[in-house]
Amino acid sequence: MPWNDEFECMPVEKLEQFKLEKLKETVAWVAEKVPFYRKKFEEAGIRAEDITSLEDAAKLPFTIKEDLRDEYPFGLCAVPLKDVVRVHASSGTTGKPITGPYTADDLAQWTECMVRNFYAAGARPEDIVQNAYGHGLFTGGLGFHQGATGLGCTVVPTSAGLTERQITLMKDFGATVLCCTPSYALTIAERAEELGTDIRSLPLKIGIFGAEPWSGPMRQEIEDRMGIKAMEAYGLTELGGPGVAFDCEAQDGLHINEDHYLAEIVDPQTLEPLPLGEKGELVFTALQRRAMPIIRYRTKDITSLRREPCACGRTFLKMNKVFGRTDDMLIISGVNVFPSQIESLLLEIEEVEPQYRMLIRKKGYLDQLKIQVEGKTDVYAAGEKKRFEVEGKIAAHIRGSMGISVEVELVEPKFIARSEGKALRVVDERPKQFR
Ligand code: DLL
Repeated sequence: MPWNDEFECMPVEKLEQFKLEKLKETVAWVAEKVPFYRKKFEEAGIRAEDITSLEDAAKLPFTIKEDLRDEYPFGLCAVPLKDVVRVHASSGTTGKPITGPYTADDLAQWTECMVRNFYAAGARPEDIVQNAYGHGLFTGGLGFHQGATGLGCTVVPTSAGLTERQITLMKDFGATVLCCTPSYALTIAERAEELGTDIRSLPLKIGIFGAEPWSGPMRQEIEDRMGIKAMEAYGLTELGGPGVAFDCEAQDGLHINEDHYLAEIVDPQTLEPLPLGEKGELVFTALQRRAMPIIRYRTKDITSLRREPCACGRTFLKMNKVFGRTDDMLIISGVNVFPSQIESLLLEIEEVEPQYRMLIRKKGYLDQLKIQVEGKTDVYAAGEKKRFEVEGKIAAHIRGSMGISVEVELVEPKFIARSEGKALRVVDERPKQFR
């Protein structure tokens, strides 16, 4: 059962009509309020009146991260600052941060989207929610806080870090829902095991994880180690944070909050729209936000979309698990490689822990990939011969599945830095001019 069945179960035709109205309103709104969009629409020769179907969205220009950086901090803001009640920001890994301003109405919509996420994950007002996403400029902490509060849960805003305290509070308060990145969930599970706490015997039953790519096998690993259902949240600062898409009890793709976000898939090279089912770059238009409604934002996330009846009753479009980001894609011997593919394969090897990183190096003109993965304590301790054997086994498994040769180094337990937020999986050691 959904939280808001009027929208979440709306017949598709009616939903599309609703989206079209909101798209027209938003395009007119930004054309009037934001010089950046006015200029771009003029250059593209498009006006709000020209949009008569959802397909017409393809005539609108794209917005990219660099546009947000160029317009930093408030150049894309469509309301006077006195109407902005909050600003979040994301630092990213390079360059200037990007900002996400909200009106009071935007915040209310965000809360609604997050309540839907919690409810679909199985949370109810009687739940005790431990929110271990970083609180602050990052949208994870406050976004989940609002959602859990909006649903009427008891919120414990632990923020990220201080892992031992997370475990103590989880036990003492009897948390039933944990919210954090999947890599931090793994860090918590591991520390609890070291401290002799069996999370599986605690009241914890649901995790709502997101903010970074994670593979299906990683979900399984976390479910097994914590004895919970690992549910998912997807979103990005540019669109207001988490709450863009979420999975339901079917755990079969993430429902996009379609009354708020228009999703498209485009070919990342040609930028041509791709039909449902085809894998490409996810592009979003925010349909109801007013402080910074973004038009055709290229997320760099790779996935595909599906429109199909779901066991949960929601009619919302589904996106498959994010496969990876275009900027995390490596080309090894001509093969496109995403960290999540390597992760899935590593999790099939019983001698290793799910802790790894990928180092990219240059050999001649070619990129080379070295994978460092932690051996299980007894495997690593068994000596060099055993380690060599496991390294060979992993390299053969990856070669057999993906057709690429990689160097594998079995590293000692705890070698890889543990994540409290977004895990760093790829270390680019190539000289700057080759990146
Ligand atoms: O990570 C918002 C968020 C917070 C989402 C908490 C879910 C939970 P940013 O820091 O702007 O915002 O990063 C956005 O993170 O473009 C994806 O590449 C990645 N990402 C977010 N959720 C998922 C997910 C938040 N479920 C970027 N699966 C996005 C894969 C995800 N990648």
